[in-house]
Amino acid sequence: MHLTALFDLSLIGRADTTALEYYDAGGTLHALTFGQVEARANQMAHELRARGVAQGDRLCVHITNRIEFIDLFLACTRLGVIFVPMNALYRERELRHIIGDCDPKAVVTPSESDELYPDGAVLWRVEELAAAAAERPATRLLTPLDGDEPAMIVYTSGTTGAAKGAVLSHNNLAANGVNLVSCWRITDADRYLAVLPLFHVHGLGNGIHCWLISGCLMRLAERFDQRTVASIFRDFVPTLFFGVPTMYVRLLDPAVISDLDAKLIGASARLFVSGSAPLPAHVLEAFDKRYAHVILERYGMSESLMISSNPYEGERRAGTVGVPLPGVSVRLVGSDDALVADGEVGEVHIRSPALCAEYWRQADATAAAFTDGWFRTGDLAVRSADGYYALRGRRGDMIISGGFNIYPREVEELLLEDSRVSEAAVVGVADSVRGEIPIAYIVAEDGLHDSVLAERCRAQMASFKAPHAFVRMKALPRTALGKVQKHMLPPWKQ
Ligand code: MLC
Repeated sequence: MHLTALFDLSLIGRADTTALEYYDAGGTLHALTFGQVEARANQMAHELRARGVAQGDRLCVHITNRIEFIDLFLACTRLGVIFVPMNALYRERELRHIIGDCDPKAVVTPSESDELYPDGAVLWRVEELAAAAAERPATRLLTPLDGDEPAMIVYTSGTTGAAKGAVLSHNNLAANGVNLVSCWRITDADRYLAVLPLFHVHGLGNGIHCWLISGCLMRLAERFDQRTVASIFRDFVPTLFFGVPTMYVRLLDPAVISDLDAKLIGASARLFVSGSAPLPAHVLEAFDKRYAHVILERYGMSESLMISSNPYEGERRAGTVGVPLPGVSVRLVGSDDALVADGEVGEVHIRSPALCAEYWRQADATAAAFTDGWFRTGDLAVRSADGYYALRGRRGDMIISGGFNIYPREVEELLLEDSRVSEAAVVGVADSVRGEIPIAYIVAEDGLHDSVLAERCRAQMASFKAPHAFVRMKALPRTALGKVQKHMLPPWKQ
């Protein structure tokens, strides 16, 4: 199915209804009807076509949450252009990798500096692009396509090596959006507060798709900012909120949300959903006490969008990610690829209509990720006798911090580029707010100060990947074959 046909339920079907509230660069709030969202998308589609962007081309978008992100996503969808969102926090190393891998027609950038982008990349400033689009006709441009055509490439650090591009089709995104709107009872009466970054599938694959399929009212914030989140909740009075556990931890903090505000927010809200990282049972319990809402935890990943969810009606079981969504098949297998019994830990394998068919131009990685039609998630889980799944860590050593994925090898390689560092191992340690934080164990010359390494990490990579501490070692524990034994590293003392 063409995603635009699904979005037309609102863009056409509710053209005169208020669709979206968003802040401009100066912080002023604006509102648009679905018809106005549709018109902006058409103007942007005309502008992209005038710039030679055609079906199958990739367009990289490296901006934070703003109205132009939606214009560009909708314009690409209707032209059959492959939308490639890039984490706004990514720095030169990550951007060079993604742009080199997907070979885009152009990169849409904020009006900041160029040096972040590799030589030869065609850069379009988002302000200039938006101004040009505003001069274009608002008549519909639509490229007919089959639903299995790619709509998006989402780069994910996954469990092995550098980030790979999960290719999500129109059908993948449609199946996921329709599932969530029906299973979570989202309707046009909802008021969805969008604070998640749109450059990840949680904010884009779930948030934007649920908004357009249901026709609810969405308020788009640039990000979840603990200093302003109370005023936005008070002003917008959302019924629906998608967040990562770190956001829920922040919402428990009386310095962020007062007791009175918490009561009011809880009284007007219908549903709080959590995902992208495990939600600690104590956070779910504390949130219920404070907001009188049991957070609905679900499980997904960039490659497959949503896999399982706690029920909307029925027990939302703390510490679990519920049961498979409609159409999704899950099995748990042991290291010998044999099915494990209920109560035993196994690797999560899935089949799903929302599952990507491949990693972009990575035939080997794609083949390695699938086994007789099942996708190997790299996540470990256990299934209860009544069918609830609980996650039990990951096969790889990926770290999830504040809902952002960090692949330790990427950070270790950066640290080892400094000749004064001879060994490096990065691990995730528990953190009450972010779930996990990266800590680096290094063998390095005494003269090399930690701050030099920290600064280098933040200059070259997204800030959330920078190790929060460096532990100096004489040598790293290794097996006889020389592989670092991360589980033998001494525990980090804050
Ligand atoms: C945080 N920062 C952002 C940002 N979020 N910058 C731009 N856009 C955003 N969305 C920056 C801040 O400026 C700051 O930068 C640093 O991150 C830490 O910010 P903070 O104020 O300390 O925020 P904090 O309270 O720690 O909360 C961080 C957070 C953020 C929860 C707001 O981690 C976040 O938005 N996480 C969501 C990640 C996400 O969407 N994951 C979904 C992946 S898809 P500096 O430079 O000062 O450090 C997936 C599949 C699935 O996993 O199943 O969903």
